[in-house]
Amino acid sequence: MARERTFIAVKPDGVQRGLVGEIVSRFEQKGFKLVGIKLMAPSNDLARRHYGEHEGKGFFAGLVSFFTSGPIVAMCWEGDNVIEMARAMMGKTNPKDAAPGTIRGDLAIDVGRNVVHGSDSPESAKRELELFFAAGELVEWSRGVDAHVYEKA
Ligand code: IDP
Ligand code: MG
Repeated sequence: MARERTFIAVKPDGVQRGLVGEIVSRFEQKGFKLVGIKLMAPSNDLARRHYGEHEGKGFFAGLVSFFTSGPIVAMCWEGDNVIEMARAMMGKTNPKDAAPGTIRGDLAIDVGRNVVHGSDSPESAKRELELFFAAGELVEWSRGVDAHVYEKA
């Protein structure tokens, strides 16, 4: 049975700070299934398309230059309600408003260095996954533990 998928990225600050394992671990421990992951250096064009909704805003140029400043870890996570739950796990955009216990609440201070990206809707998830992954890069696999994660595995 197909479950929901979302696009999550450890941003360049998270990679530089050695937080990849910590961030991956939070989604693993929650029970979500990893179906795609790669270290990559986003091009300027990819960054501008990814953040296209923010074009024209004062922080856009800085955001694009930051997002292309070093490698990111692009991921696809799968699970029931993963889009909404991953956003909750990440916390508010500005770490000063992000609750302790969330990724940004625990690991970041500055809105321009908030360590993680996550799709905000089913439409964004589809668009972003297509932007960052070729179809063959997402792996279909069955997980024995699903019977312990879901009532209806
Ligand atoms: P989100 O990452 O929580 O979805 P968005 O509003 O989509 O937040 O903004 C995209 C990214 O742009 C944020 O994660 C943050 O890094 C950056 N950003 C958003 N607002 C500001 C701002 O006011 N100043 C600097 N950077 C910002
Ligand atoms: Mg966003």
